[in-house]
Amino acid sequence: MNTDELYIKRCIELAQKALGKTYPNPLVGSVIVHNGEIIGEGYHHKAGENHAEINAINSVKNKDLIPESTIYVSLEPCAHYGKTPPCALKIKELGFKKVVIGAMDSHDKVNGKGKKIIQDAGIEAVSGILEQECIELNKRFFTYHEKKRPYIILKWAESGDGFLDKDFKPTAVSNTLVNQFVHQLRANEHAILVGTQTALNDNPSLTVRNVKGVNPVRILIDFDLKVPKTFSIYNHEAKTLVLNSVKEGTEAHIQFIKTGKDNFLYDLMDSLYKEQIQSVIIEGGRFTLQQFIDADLWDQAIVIKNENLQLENGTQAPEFTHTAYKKEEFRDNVISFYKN
Ligand code: AOF
Ligand code: ZN
Repeated sequence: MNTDELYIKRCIELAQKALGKTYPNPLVGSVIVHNGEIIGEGYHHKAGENHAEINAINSVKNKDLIPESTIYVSLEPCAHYGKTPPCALKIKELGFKKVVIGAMDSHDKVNGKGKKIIQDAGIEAVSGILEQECIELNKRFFTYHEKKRPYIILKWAESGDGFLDKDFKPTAVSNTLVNQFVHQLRANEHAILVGTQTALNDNPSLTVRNVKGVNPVRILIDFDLKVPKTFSIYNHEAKTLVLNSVKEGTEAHIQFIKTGKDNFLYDLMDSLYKEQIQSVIIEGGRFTLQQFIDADLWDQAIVIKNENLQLENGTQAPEFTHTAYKKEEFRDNVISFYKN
């Protein structure tokens, strides 16, 4: 790794501290370097608050060093007046010596304009440093802006035979561990979705009680509104979107989205795009998961397996493993929750 890559790697590390907390904004980290020494660092914490570059600039003690410094940022500095003024203008105004960018920002409002402002001001700017890693960091943000739909993660638990096991019942020890792991997965994403059967069978609240984090927006697919309002998915802990074929409108923290049963996934994608939902984790059940697979609407699958580890003293310890697969890693038709 060369020095530019090392500093962008640090930007990525910083950015990741806010995973799950910046929606609908991206994860961004920034580092300011003077004569081979880091003199400032920052990352974007939350939508509406300072961008990464501004937090890095604010952390520099001796501002006189800035015109002799390079600012590293994992995403192209913004060029627009949004909730905050454009970072590219701030960089121009302070007269940095050089700007090093990880990935360009495909958001319509930026899309090369930030880099151009900087270059037009006579500041050297390079981009595409650890580009793949920076794109991966913001896979949710990029998928949302480029595909006009959220990044979709399928999640299920498997039994030994490789098929989804509805009766997956881990023992007490692994139960706590699995719960914590699942709550962390939820906290990382902007929204979480289940179908009618899962809501009725398991009565989940779909919140992140066992970890620190923001509760995702809950999405329930319930065409005939069979799930009673007293069920946990409707509690006040988070917002709930209900895709249904009965009514439209908002009632307190519940939003009803009316759709037909055919092609409802496309209506759902449109609604989620309008709501600026950047990612969604599908927690089942098997019928719902299969519908996303059949429509080819997914990006990643996370599979949890319940296993028993053989310990050295001969006893069995309950354990679980988890694997994340990118869609490209699956061959056609490899996933089916139904045995033929
Ligand atoms: C961030 N943090 O560190 C950078 C961003 O509404 P605003 O003003 O916060 O602008 C959000 C957009 O700014 C976002 O969609 C992205 O295109 C750009 N860059 N955003 O939240 C940052 N550098
Ligand atoms: Zn900005």
